Amino acid sequence: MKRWMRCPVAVGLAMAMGLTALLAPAVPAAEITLSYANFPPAPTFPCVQMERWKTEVEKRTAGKVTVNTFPGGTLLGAKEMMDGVIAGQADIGCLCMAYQPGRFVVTNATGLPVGIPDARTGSLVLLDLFNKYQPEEFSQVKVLALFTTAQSNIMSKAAVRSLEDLQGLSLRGSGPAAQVLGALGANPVGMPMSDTPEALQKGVIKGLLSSLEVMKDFKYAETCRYVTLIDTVIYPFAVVMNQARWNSLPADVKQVMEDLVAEQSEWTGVYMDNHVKESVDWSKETYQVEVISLDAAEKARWEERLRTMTDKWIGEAKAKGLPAEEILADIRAAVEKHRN
Ligand code: DTR
Repeated sequence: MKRWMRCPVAVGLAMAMGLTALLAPAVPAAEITLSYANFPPAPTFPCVQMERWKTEVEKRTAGKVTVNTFPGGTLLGAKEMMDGVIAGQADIGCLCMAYQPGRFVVTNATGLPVGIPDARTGSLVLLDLFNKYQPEEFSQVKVLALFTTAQSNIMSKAAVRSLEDLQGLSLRGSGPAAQVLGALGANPVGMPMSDTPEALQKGVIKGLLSSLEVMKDFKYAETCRYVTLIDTVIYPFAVVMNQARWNSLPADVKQVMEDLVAEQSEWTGVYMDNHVKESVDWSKETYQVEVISLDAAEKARWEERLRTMTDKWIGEAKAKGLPAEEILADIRAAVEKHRN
Protein backbone atom coordinates (compact mmCIF):
# COMPACT_ATOMS: atom_id res chain seq x y z
CA MET A 1 0.00 0.00 0.00
CA LYS A 2 1.29 3.45 -0.90
CA ARG A 3 2.09 5.67 2.08
CA TRP A 4 -0.64 8.24 1.44
CA MET A 5 -3.26 5.49 1.31
CA ARG A 6 -2.66 4.80 4.97
CA CYS A 7 -3.93 8.26 5.85
CA PRO A 8 -7.77 8.31 5.93
CA VAL A 9 -7.96 12.06 5.30
CA ALA A 10 -5.90 11.74 2.12
CA VAL A 11 -7.98 8.79 0.93
CA GLY A 12 -11.20 10.72 1.61
CA LEU A 13 -9.86 13.70 -0.28
CA ALA A 14 -8.82 11.59 -3.23
CA MET A 15 -12.26 9.96 -3.38
CA ALA A 16 -14.01 13.33 -3.16
CA MET A 17 -11.83 14.67 -5.96
CA GLY A 18 -12.58 11.67 -8.14
CA LEU A 19 -16.30 12.04 -7.48
CA THR A 20 -16.22 15.76 -8.28
CA ALA A 21 -14.47 15.02 -11.55
CA LEU A 22 -17.11 12.45 -12.42
CA LEU A 23 -20.03 14.72 -11.52
CA ALA A 24 -18.67 17.91 -13.05
CA PRO A 25 -20.45 18.88 -16.27
CA ALA A 26 -18.31 18.30 -19.29
CA VAL A 27 -17.25 21.90 -20.03
CA PRO A 28 -14.83 21.62 -22.93
CA ALA A 29 -11.86 23.91 -22.75
CA ALA A 30 -12.29 26.62 -25.41
CA GLU A 31 -10.89 25.20 -28.63
CA ILE A 32 -10.98 28.46 -30.51
CA THR A 33 -9.84 31.83 -29.21
CA LEU A 34 -10.60 34.93 -31.22
CA SER A 35 -9.35 38.47 -30.69
CA TYR A 36 -11.81 41.33 -31.33
CA ALA A 37 -10.48 44.90 -31.68
CA ASN A 38 -12.47 48.08 -31.22
CA PHE A 39 -11.41 51.75 -31.29
CA PRO A 40 -13.56 53.69 -28.79
CA PRO A 41 -13.71 53.23 -25.00
CA ALA A 42 -15.61 50.34 -23.40
CA PRO A 43 -18.83 52.15 -22.36
CA THR A 44 -19.62 53.38 -25.90
CA PHE A 45 -22.09 51.68 -28.23
CA PRO A 46 -19.59 49.94 -30.59
CA CYS A 47 -18.10 48.20 -27.55
CA VAL A 48 -21.45 47.44 -25.90
CA GLN A 49 -22.48 45.61 -29.08
CA MET A 50 -19.08 43.85 -29.14
CA GLU A 51 -19.60 42.48 -25.61
CA ARG A 52 -23.09 41.36 -26.52
CA TRP A 53 -21.77 39.47 -29.57
CA LYS A 54 -19.02 37.87 -27.47
CA THR A 55 -21.56 36.71 -24.87
CA GLU A 56 -23.90 35.27 -27.49
CA VAL A 57 -21.15 33.49 -29.42
CA GLU A 58 -19.64 31.97 -26.29
CA LYS A 59 -23.06 30.85 -25.09
CA ARG A 60 -24.28 29.49 -28.42
CA THR A 61 -21.07 27.56 -29.07
CA ALA A 62 -21.26 26.13 -25.54
CA GLY A 63 -17.78 27.27 -24.61
CA LYS A 64 -16.11 26.05 -27.79
CA VAL A 65 -15.21 29.64 -28.70
CA THR A 66 -13.71 32.29 -26.46
CA VAL A 67 -13.69 35.90 -27.69
CA ASN A 68 -11.11 38.24 -26.17
CA THR A 69 -12.20 41.83 -26.59
CA PHE A 70 -9.88 44.85 -26.90
CA PRO A 71 -11.75 48.18 -26.55
CA GLY A 72 -10.19 51.65 -26.59
CA GLY A 73 -7.80 51.10 -29.51
CA THR A 74 -5.60 48.77 -27.43
CA LEU A 75 -5.18 46.36 -30.34
CA LEU A 76 -6.08 48.45 -33.42
CA GLY A 77 -6.96 52.13 -33.83
CA ALA A 78 -9.93 53.64 -35.69
CA LYS A 79 -8.34 54.00 -39.11
CA GLU A 80 -6.17 50.86 -39.09
CA MET A 81 -9.05 48.51 -38.34
CA MET A 82 -9.77 47.14 -41.80
CA ASP A 83 -6.14 46.68 -42.81
CA GLY A 84 -5.26 45.29 -39.36
CA VAL A 85 -7.94 42.62 -39.70
CA ILE A 86 -6.90 41.80 -43.27
CA ALA A 87 -3.31 41.42 -42.05
CA GLY A 88 -4.44 39.23 -39.14
CA GLN A 89 -3.30 41.59 -36.34
CA ALA A 90 -6.76 41.02 -34.90
CA ASP A 91 -9.16 38.26 -35.89
CA ILE A 92 -12.14 40.61 -35.74
CA GLY A 93 -12.45 44.40 -35.84
CA CYS A 94 -15.19 47.01 -35.62
CA LEU A 95 -14.86 50.00 -37.92
CA CYS A 96 -16.69 53.19 -38.72
CA MET A 97 -16.78 53.29 -42.52
CA ALA A 98 -17.34 57.06 -42.60
CA TYR A 99 -13.74 57.50 -41.41
CA GLN A 100 -12.56 56.23 -44.82
CA PRO A 101 -15.03 57.79 -47.28
CA GLY A 102 -13.18 56.88 -50.48
CA ARG A 103 -12.73 53.27 -49.45
CA PHE A 104 -16.34 52.35 -48.72
CA VAL A 105 -18.21 54.24 -51.42
CA VAL A 106 -21.26 51.96 -51.66
CA THR A 107 -21.96 51.50 -47.93
CA ASN A 108 -21.13 55.14 -47.16
CA ALA A 109 -24.05 56.17 -49.38
CA THR A 110 -26.20 55.41 -46.32
CA GLY A 111 -24.39 58.38 -44.74
CA LEU A 112 -25.87 60.83 -47.27
CA PRO A 113 -28.99 62.85 -46.40
CA VAL A 114 -31.35 60.09 -47.57
CA GLY A 115 -33.86 60.27 -44.72
CA ILE A 116 -32.81 57.35 -42.51
CA PRO A 117 -34.98 58.01 -39.45
CA ASP A 118 -33.27 55.92 -36.76
CA ALA A 119 -30.49 53.42 -36.11
CA ARG A 120 -32.64 50.31 -36.34
CA THR A 121 -33.89 51.28 -39.81
CA GLY A 122 -30.39 52.41 -40.82
CA SER A 123 -28.87 49.08 -39.79
CA LEU A 124 -31.39 47.04 -41.76
CA VAL A 125 -30.99 49.31 -44.81
CA LEU A 126 -27.20 48.95 -44.66
CA LEU A 127 -27.48 45.18 -44.44
CA ASP A 128 -29.80 45.02 -47.47
CA LEU A 129 -27.47 47.27 -49.43
CA PHE A 130 -24.45 45.14 -48.59
CA ASN A 131 -26.22 41.91 -49.47
CA LYS A 132 -27.30 43.22 -52.84
CA TYR A 133 -24.06 44.87 -53.96
CA GLN A 134 -21.44 42.74 -52.14
CA PRO A 135 -18.91 45.59 -52.47
CA GLU A 136 -15.45 44.66 -53.65
CA GLU A 137 -13.78 46.38 -50.64
CA PHE A 138 -15.04 43.56 -48.39
CA SER A 139 -13.68 40.74 -50.55
CA GLN A 140 -10.84 39.98 -48.11
CA VAL A 141 -12.97 39.76 -44.97
CA LYS A 142 -16.08 38.08 -43.62
CA VAL A 143 -18.73 40.59 -42.50
CA LEU A 144 -20.18 39.68 -39.10
CA ALA A 145 -22.45 42.69 -38.49
CA LEU A 146 -23.43 46.00 -40.07
CA PHE A 147 -25.16 48.78 -38.23
CA THR A 148 -25.55 52.53 -38.17
CA THR A 149 -25.78 55.24 -35.58
CA ALA A 150 -28.93 57.25 -35.05
CA GLN A 151 -29.20 60.58 -36.86
CA SER A 152 -26.55 63.21 -36.17
CA ASN A 153 -27.22 66.43 -34.31
CA ILE A 154 -25.10 69.38 -33.23
CA MET A 155 -23.60 69.43 -29.74
CA SER A 156 -21.86 72.71 -28.94
CA LYS A 157 -20.40 74.89 -26.23
CA ALA A 158 -22.33 77.95 -27.47
CA ALA A 159 -25.96 77.90 -28.61
CA VAL A 160 -26.59 77.35 -32.33
CA ARG A 161 -30.07 78.66 -33.14
CA SER A 162 -29.64 79.68 -36.78
CA LEU A 163 -27.37 79.15 -39.78
CA GLU A 164 -25.67 82.42 -38.87
CA ASP A 165 -24.58 81.02 -35.47
CA LEU A 166 -22.89 78.17 -37.28
CA GLN A 167 -20.75 80.16 -39.73
CA GLY A 168 -17.04 79.41 -39.24
CA LEU A 169 -17.66 77.46 -36.04
CA SER A 170 -15.10 74.65 -35.63
CA LEU A 171 -17.09 71.48 -35.19
CA ARG A 172 -15.87 67.93 -35.46
CA GLY A 173 -17.34 65.48 -37.96
CA SER A 174 -15.94 62.74 -40.19
CA GLY A 175 -16.79 61.68 -43.74
CA PRO A 176 -20.33 62.60 -44.77
CA ALA A 177 -20.90 64.42 -41.48
CA ALA A 178 -17.91 66.65 -42.23
CA GLN A 179 -19.44 67.41 -45.62
CA VAL A 180 -22.70 68.35 -43.92
CA LEU A 181 -20.81 70.77 -41.68
CA GLY A 182 -18.97 72.27 -44.64
CA ALA A 183 -22.18 72.71 -46.63
CA LEU A 184 -23.78 74.44 -43.67
CA GLY A 185 -20.89 76.91 -43.41
CA ALA A 186 -19.23 75.55 -40.26
CA ASN A 187 -15.51 74.81 -40.16
CA PRO A 188 -15.42 70.99 -40.27
CA VAL A 189 -12.61 69.37 -38.30
CA GLY A 190 -12.18 65.71 -39.25
CA MET A 191 -11.07 63.16 -36.66
CA PRO A 192 -12.29 59.83 -35.28
CA MET A 193 -14.57 59.92 -32.26
CA SER A 194 -11.79 58.46 -30.11
CA ASP A 195 -9.72 61.69 -30.57
CA THR A 196 -12.62 64.04 -29.92
CA PRO A 197 -12.66 64.31 -26.08
CA GLU A 198 -9.15 65.75 -26.05
CA ALA A 199 -9.83 68.19 -28.92
CA LEU A 200 -12.91 69.41 -27.09
CA GLN A 201 -11.02 69.79 -23.84
CA LYS A 202 -8.24 71.76 -25.53
CA GLY A 203 -10.72 73.98 -27.35
CA VAL A 204 -9.50 72.92 -30.82
CA ILE A 205 -13.16 72.26 -31.57
CA LYS A 206 -16.24 73.99 -30.19
CA GLY A 207 -18.52 71.02 -30.54
CA LEU A 208 -19.37 68.13 -32.80
CA LEU A 209 -21.91 66.58 -35.13
CA SER A 210 -22.84 63.04 -34.12
CA SER A 211 -25.55 60.84 -32.70
CA LEU A 212 -26.54 62.04 -29.24
CA GLU A 213 -25.75 58.96 -27.14
CA VAL A 214 -22.20 60.36 -26.93
CA MET A 215 -23.47 63.20 -24.69
CA LYS A 216 -23.63 60.59 -21.93
CA ASP A 217 -21.09 57.95 -22.99
CA PHE A 218 -18.26 60.47 -23.49
CA LYS A 219 -19.71 62.95 -20.98
CA TYR A 220 -19.74 65.65 -23.67
CA ALA A 221 -22.73 67.16 -21.87
CA GLU A 222 -20.25 68.48 -19.35
CA THR A 223 -18.70 70.82 -21.96
CA CYS A 224 -21.41 71.00 -24.62
CA ARG A 225 -24.44 72.52 -22.94
CA TYR A 226 -26.41 72.95 -26.20
CA VAL A 227 -27.91 70.49 -28.63
CA THR A 228 -29.39 71.71 -31.93
CA LEU A 229 -31.71 69.14 -33.47
CA ILE A 230 -31.12 68.87 -37.20
CA ASP A 231 -31.65 65.09 -37.51
CA THR A 232 -29.19 64.67 -40.31
CA VAL A 233 -26.88 61.89 -41.55
CA ILE A 234 -26.10 58.60 -39.82
CA TYR A 235 -22.68 56.92 -39.64
CA PRO A 236 -22.36 53.34 -40.96
CA PHE A 237 -20.27 50.69 -39.14
CA ALA A 238 -19.03 47.20 -40.02
CA VAL A 239 -17.69 44.31 -37.98
CA VAL A 240 -15.31 42.25 -40.09
CA MET A 241 -13.31 39.07 -39.60
CA ASN A 242 -10.05 37.95 -41.17
CA GLN A 243 -11.02 35.72 -44.10
CA ALA A 244 -8.47 32.94 -43.45
CA ARG A 245 -9.51 32.80 -39.78
CA TRP A 246 -13.15 32.57 -40.86
CA ASN A 247 -12.32 29.78 -43.33
CA SER A 248 -10.58 27.86 -40.53
CA LEU A 249 -13.69 27.76 -38.30
CA PRO A 250 -15.75 24.56 -38.04
CA ALA A 251 -19.15 24.58 -39.74
CA ASP A 252 -21.18 24.69 -36.50
CA VAL A 253 -19.32 27.78 -35.27
CA LYS A 254 -19.72 29.48 -38.65
CA GLN A 255 -23.45 28.76 -38.48
CA VAL A 256 -23.74 30.45 -35.07
CA MET A 257 -22.02 33.56 -36.46
CA GLU A 258 -24.06 33.52 -39.69
CA ASP A 259 -27.26 33.37 -37.65
CA LEU A 260 -26.08 36.35 -35.68
CA VAL A 261 -25.37 38.69 -38.62
CA ALA A 262 -28.88 40.14 -39.05
CA GLU A 263 -29.79 39.68 -35.39
CA GLN A 264 -26.72 41.51 -34.08
CA SER A 265 -27.13 44.32 -36.62
CA GLU A 266 -30.72 44.98 -35.62
CA TRP A 267 -29.96 44.53 -31.91
CA THR A 268 -27.32 47.25 -32.14
CA GLY A 269 -29.67 49.65 -33.93
CA VAL A 270 -32.34 49.16 -31.28
CA TYR A 271 -29.80 49.57 -28.47
CA MET A 272 -28.57 52.81 -30.05
CA ASP A 273 -32.07 54.26 -30.48
CA ASN A 274 -32.98 53.58 -26.86
CA HIS A 275 -29.64 54.82 -25.60
CA VAL A 276 -29.96 58.14 -27.45
CA LYS A 277 -33.18 58.83 -25.54
CA GLU A 278 -31.57 57.93 -22.21
CA SER A 279 -28.56 60.10 -23.00
CA VAL A 280 -30.63 63.19 -23.85
CA ASP A 281 -32.72 62.82 -20.67
CA TRP A 282 -29.56 62.34 -18.62
CA SER A 283 -27.92 65.43 -20.20
CA LYS A 284 -30.93 67.62 -19.45
CA GLU A 285 -31.17 66.42 -15.87
CA THR A 286 -27.47 66.35 -15.03
CA TYR A 287 -26.14 69.38 -16.91
CA GLN A 288 -29.33 71.31 -17.81
CA VAL A 289 -28.45 70.91 -21.48
CA GLU A 290 -30.75 72.98 -23.69
CA VAL A 291 -32.21 71.14 -26.68
CA ILE A 292 -32.90 73.59 -29.51
CA SER A 293 -35.42 72.82 -32.26
CA LEU A 294 -35.42 74.83 -35.48
CA ASP A 295 -38.70 76.17 -36.79
CA ALA A 296 -39.87 75.06 -40.25
CA ALA A 297 -38.57 78.14 -42.10
CA GLU A 298 -35.12 77.87 -40.53
CA LYS A 299 -35.01 74.12 -41.17
CA ALA A 300 -35.79 74.65 -44.84
CA ARG A 301 -32.77 76.96 -45.14
CA TRP A 302 -30.50 74.24 -43.69
CA GLU A 303 -31.89 71.51 -45.92
CA GLU A 304 -31.43 73.64 -49.01
CA ARG A 305 -27.70 73.77 -48.26
CA LEU A 306 -27.40 69.97 -48.23
CA ARG A 307 -28.80 69.37 -51.71
CA THR A 308 -25.44 69.34 -53.47
CA MET A 309 -23.93 66.71 -51.20
CA THR A 310 -25.73 63.81 -52.83
CA ASP A 311 -24.88 65.10 -56.31
CA LYS A 312 -21.22 65.13 -55.36
CA TRP A 313 -21.40 61.50 -54.18
CA ILE A 314 -23.17 60.50 -57.43
CA GLY A 315 -20.23 61.95 -59.39
CA GLU A 316 -17.69 60.06 -57.27
CA ALA A 317 -19.57 56.79 -57.42
CA LYS A 318 -20.03 56.99 -61.19
CA ALA A 319 -16.34 57.71 -61.64
CA LYS A 320 -15.72 54.37 -59.92
CA GLY A 321 -18.12 52.64 -62.29
CA LEU A 322 -20.85 52.19 -59.66
CA PRO A 323 -24.59 52.41 -60.47
CA ALA A 324 -25.03 55.50 -58.30
CA GLU A 325 -28.71 56.26 -58.96
CA GLU A 326 -29.70 52.63 -58.48
CA ILE A 327 -27.85 52.51 -55.14
CA LEU A 328 -29.66 55.62 -53.93
CA ALA A 329 -33.04 54.34 -55.12
CA ASP A 330 -32.38 51.04 -53.31
CA ILE A 331 -31.52 52.88 -50.10
CA ARG A 332 -34.67 55.01 -50.27
CA ALA A 333 -36.84 51.95 -50.97
CA ALA A 334 -35.22 50.03 -48.09
CA VAL A 335 -35.88 52.96 -45.73
CA GLU A 336 -39.60 52.71 -46.54
CA LYS A 337 -39.52 48.92 -46.18
CA HIS A 338 -37.88 48.91 -42.75
CA ARG A 339 -39.24 52.10 -41.22
CA ASN A 340 -41.30 51.40 -38.08
N1 DTR B 1 -21.09 59.53 -35.11
C1 DTR B 1 -19.87 58.85 -35.48
C2 DTR B 1 -19.81 57.48 -34.96
C3 DTR B 1 -20.09 57.34 -33.55
C4 DTR B 1 -21.24 57.62 -32.90
N2 DTR B 1 -21.14 57.25 -31.58
C5 DTR B 1 -19.92 56.76 -31.37
C6 DTR B 1 -19.31 56.28 -30.23
C7 DTR B 1 -18.03 55.82 -30.32
C8 DTR B 1 -17.33 55.83 -31.51
C9 DTR B 1 -17.91 56.30 -32.68
C10 DTR B 1 -19.21 56.78 -32.61
C11 DTR B 1 -18.73 59.69 -35.10
O1 DTR B 1 -19.01 60.84 -34.79
O2 DTR B 1 -17.59 59.26 -35.18
